[in-house]
Amino acid sequence: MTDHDCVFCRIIAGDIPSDRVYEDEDVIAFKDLNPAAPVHVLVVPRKHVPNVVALSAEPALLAAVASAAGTVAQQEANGDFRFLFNTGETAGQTVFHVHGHVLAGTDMSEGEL
Ligand code: D5M
Repeated sequence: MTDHDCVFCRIIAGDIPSDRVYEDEDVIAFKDLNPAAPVHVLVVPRKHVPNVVALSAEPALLAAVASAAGTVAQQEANGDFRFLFNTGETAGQTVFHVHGHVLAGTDMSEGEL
């Protein structure tokens, strides 16, 4: 399912350029346009699912997203990462095609990012 009004569906289709760092048959990952950490990559299922709660109805796809996040963190940083899903407008979600933010490449053990 593809939503032509969805910016991430358009990135997946190749209609909008992105800096892809990982892809497989179910998931793509590309650099965030406005990075909040030295490594800031969005991990996105190819299927248009609005948020992580809806994604939890598809456990295999949720697992594929989590696995891709681990691969990206190994590839782009030392393997440690923060994995964040903004869910709902007041939580800061601006793109309603589920995406996990992989944040890495800096010491996040103290304080808020
Ligand atoms: O995160 C949405 C994120 O998506 C936000 O950090 C900017 C990023 N974004 C938006 N458009 C693009 C394109 N075209 N390329 C790369 N990154 C993009 P949210 O959790 O919904 O606030």
